[in-house]
Amino acid sequence: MSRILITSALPYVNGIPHLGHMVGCLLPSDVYARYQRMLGNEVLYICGTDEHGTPSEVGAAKENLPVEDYCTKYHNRHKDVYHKFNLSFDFFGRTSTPQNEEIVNHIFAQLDKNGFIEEKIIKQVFSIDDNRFLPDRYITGTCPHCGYDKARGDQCENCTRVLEPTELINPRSTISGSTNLEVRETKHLFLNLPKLESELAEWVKTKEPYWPDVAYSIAQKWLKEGLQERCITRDLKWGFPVPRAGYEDKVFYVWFDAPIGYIGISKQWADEKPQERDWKSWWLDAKDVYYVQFMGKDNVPFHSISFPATLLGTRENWTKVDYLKGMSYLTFEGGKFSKSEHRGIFAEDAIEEFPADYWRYWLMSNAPEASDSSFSFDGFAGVVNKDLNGVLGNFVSRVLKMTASKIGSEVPASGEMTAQEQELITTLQEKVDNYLKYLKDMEFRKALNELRAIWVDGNNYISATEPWTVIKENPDRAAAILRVCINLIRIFAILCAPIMPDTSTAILAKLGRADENISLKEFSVAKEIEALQPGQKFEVGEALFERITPEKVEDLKVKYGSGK
Ligand code: B3M
Ligand code: ZN
Repeated sequence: MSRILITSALPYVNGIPHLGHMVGCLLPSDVYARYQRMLGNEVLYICGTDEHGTPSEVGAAKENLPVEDYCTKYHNRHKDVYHKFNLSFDFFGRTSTPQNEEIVNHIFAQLDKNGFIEEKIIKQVFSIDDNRFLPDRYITGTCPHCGYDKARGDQCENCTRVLEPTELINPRSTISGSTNLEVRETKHLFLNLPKLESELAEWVKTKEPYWPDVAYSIAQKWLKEGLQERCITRDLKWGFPVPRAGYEDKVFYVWFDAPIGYIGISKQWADEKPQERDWKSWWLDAKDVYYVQFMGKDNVPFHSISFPATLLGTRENWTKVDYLKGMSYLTFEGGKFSKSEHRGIFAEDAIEEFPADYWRYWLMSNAPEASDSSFSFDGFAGVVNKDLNGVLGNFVSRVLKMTASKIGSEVPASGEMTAQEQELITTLQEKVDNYLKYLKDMEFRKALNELRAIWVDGNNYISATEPWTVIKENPDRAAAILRVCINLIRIFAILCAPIMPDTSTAILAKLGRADENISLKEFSVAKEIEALQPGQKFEVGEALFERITPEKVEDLKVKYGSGK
């Protein structure tokens, strides 16, 4: 058994999650965590809200709430909706906790002791109309590298380069829109990345055979350009205080404490049940832990460069990322999701419209891996109607109904398997092996293609064997075919569990196996095809999925802003 540590990038607490967030790291990490657990591995799967920084301050002021209450309110909203989407975190915590503060302070002290922290006087943008320094994200302007005109002060979304706010061309305040800005001098603490550069480069090099190309090349691009010292403090009130004289008005930069939050949240998790949970064994001197991180591609630099460098500089043996999955973006009907413009379907609404598995299946089938992908209601309804209703749902109800009406509501006993079934077993085993390999490699679109192909094989088998005709002349043969088909249903339920956990349970319940401890370890079709023994009762029950009508699609388009 291996120990697999999985983290999903921590969503900003002030952002209302939409489908793009769901598929940009949350769902893929959940599918992977479920897959690993079904292999029998020990998994620690951690996520939580990223709470510090200007956006929370600004959001709280808008709602007239103390910033702590504002964060709690939105933290709970995130937590609720992720629960409804069946995200199986071992713990969903927060970055603003005393546990995280303790680890942030510890790591800062180590970095300082080892000579990687430096103080510098810098010039920073002050907004006269807003009467405050404008940190990073609160300045918008044109990217000096690619010319994108909505680049933020911390990073250009278009070319992913990390920026200093003063580099922006034509800067303006994101808070008020004011261009009445001036540059003032102030002192800040910096993480001396250049000092860690060669060590970091060596570490990154060891990842070449393992990291996906996208992540590895982003890290290499950064190293090639040469690392800059990174400012880790900000002029804000909301954040962890900087434990140093003269820094009373400043806090740690949100990007300093957020990745450390993975560790802080693990400690928060452990503190809730101290006897049973041991966070340290996952994070310090953890030789047997394999660590996988999921994130949007714009987060790759922080996870492949700044965070590992931070951990290296402590001279302690913190667990660093072994595999890093960076996802591209999901667009909405070809454009951006926007809460303020009422464009796009947000997670809270999505889950009121359709069950979690409809979304999970569509999103993972269309995961933006190699390139961006686009959500449309037509496409969504097409996939739900065709794959889920037409292929999977139809097979399950057809087989169970036919068996119940022609033979009885239990797995039929008579008849033997023939060469036809042997052939089916061989083809399916090949596809199952591919499916599991793709899940292991986190190639989700390919995995889902394979899963769908497995369902199609089931449909093809029943069409080819025609048990409804055969039963008239050869009831034993028909019984054997239907017994195979019912076992296929159980196989489908097990295989789809990481993607569609509710559907998996619903199918198993029909087969009287609701509590079965299902596993993907050394999955053998030959063995599983005989798992349900003659006499096992089943229930036809309700249809697994409902068709989405064209009228409903039109309603959704109007409701969520894509009806032109
Ligand atoms: N909150 C950015 C984002 O949600 C940031 C990730 C932090 S991961 C430590 O895209
Ligand atoms: Zn740019």
